[in-house]
Amino acid sequence: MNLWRELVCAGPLQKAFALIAAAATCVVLLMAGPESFAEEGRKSKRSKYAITADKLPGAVIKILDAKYTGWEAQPVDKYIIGDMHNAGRELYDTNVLRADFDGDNKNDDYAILIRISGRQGGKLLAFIRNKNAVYEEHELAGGGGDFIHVYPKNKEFDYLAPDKPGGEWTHVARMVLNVDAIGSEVYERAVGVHYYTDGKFEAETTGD
Ligand SMILES: [Ca+2]
Repeated sequence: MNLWRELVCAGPLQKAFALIAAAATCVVLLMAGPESFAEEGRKSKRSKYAITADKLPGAVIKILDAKYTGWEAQPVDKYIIGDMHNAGRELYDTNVLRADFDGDNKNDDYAILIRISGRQGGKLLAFIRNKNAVYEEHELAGGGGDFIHVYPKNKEFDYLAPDKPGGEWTHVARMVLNVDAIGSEVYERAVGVHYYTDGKFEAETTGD
């Protein structure tokens, strides 16, 4: 569960509700037992933004094959997937995204966290389909963490940042963007927000 984050982000009233909700969830889980717990887990659905690597356009796969021999989408850790299930969280289990990262109202852009020949420490890449229907590749700073997800455009979201460089992760920043943004998460530790503006990606992070 991502309770720690909710608590830090929330105001006093929301904190109270979050605590009640968390307590209620724990009670329900205790009452339900392992079998129901698993059933609950299956209700978590893959996000509409998450696709599998074989659904990438041929042109994107061609770029990947040419530059990153032996690439594959970095698998998401089973523990993290289980946690997302149990939290009822929208599921991002593929490390491949399709969304509208350049804000032209077409869901024709892609992001992928790759690893090469099984090595850890992948690259986070985005492919923006430009006006000439050509995919422009961008390597995003800071790598990809454990998994990537989408912050949908025009929807306010909070993310945590240090209160000062190297400081405590207690500062809550609030954003609304007019493009879909890429979140790269080091699970339960840090989230990077990557968004496309003026022809390139900017990042609000985090770092580690
Ligand atoms: Ca687009």
